Amino acid sequence: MDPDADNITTLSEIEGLLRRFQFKEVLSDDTSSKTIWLLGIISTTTSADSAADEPVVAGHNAAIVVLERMAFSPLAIAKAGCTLPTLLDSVMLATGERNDVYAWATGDASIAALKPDLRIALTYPATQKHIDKHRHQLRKWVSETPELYARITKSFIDSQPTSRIQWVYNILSKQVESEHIVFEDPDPDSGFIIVPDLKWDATNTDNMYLVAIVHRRDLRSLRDLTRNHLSLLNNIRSKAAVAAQKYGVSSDQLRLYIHYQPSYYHLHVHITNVLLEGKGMLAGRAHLLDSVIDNISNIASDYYQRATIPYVLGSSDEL
Ligand code: M7G
Repeated sequence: MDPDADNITTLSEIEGLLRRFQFKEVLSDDTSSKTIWLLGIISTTTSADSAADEPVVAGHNAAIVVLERMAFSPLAIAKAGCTLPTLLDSVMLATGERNDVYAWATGDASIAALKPDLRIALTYPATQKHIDKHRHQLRKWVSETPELYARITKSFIDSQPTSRIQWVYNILSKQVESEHIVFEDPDPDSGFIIVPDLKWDATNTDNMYLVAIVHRRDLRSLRDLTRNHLSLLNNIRSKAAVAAQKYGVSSDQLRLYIHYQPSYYHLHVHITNVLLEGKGMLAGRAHLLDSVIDNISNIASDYYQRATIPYVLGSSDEL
């Protein structure tokens, strides 16, 4: 299919779903990242009346919409033939205050160079796990010993349906996102695909966020890694630098890490610009790839099978 036609079909499909979204609840919001997570339904019934009373059913009609104000993109502004200072000429102020040398105001800069200014993500149908991930909930530390892993976590991971990582298989088989692949090493053991992460607009390189997804399907988490996987991990470390170079981000500006617990149990490495900060980098979740490689190669091959790993779990987390 022609990529433009493909894109138009995707856009009209997403628009169609967003028009049918019926808001039920704010799951959470974050003023620093200017993001809000909304829970609603995308009704399967055609009658507007019955849809209004329809309860949210996870895995069926539940939908999560994420609205995020996009960061300024000097590149997009320059492409539109403007500079940030000249944009100020067209700003319409709504409210304003002045005190001594200080002034502040709110305003609207509805100018083409700042568009699009909203990033929207939709998960539909959303499972209970998707909903819990974004809902404000009591969170507590867990210290996962090897014994606790063997008794509880491993069977939990084993019980995860492969449908949860269908999006990963779609990328690996190039059914989706193939036009966005930044780097691929096709080797079945030490190979992987690097694509822009869903959370990144692929424009502002200060927020650069890529994800390296390994081709092999037997590595579910950090707990599975041993010295046998060093060539894979070293390969990701060096090729992440090659991939980031395409966005003008050098190897010493990268933060590479693996989540434990991850949301998706298929080994992947997060590759971000060090300037990007957020919940995904918090201690107790992000394990730096450099340290993982160092622990396995210099301390013990079975480091991650013997380690007690602390992490934070939400009170309604399935695990
Ligand atoms: P994780 O550590 O399993 O969980 O990372 P997290 O989402 O709680 O961080 C999975 C990573 O894959 C995240 O950074 C997601 O934003 C990203 N991701 C998830 N999905 C469903 C997609 C997708 O369909 N495409 C791409 N490119 N990235 C995705």
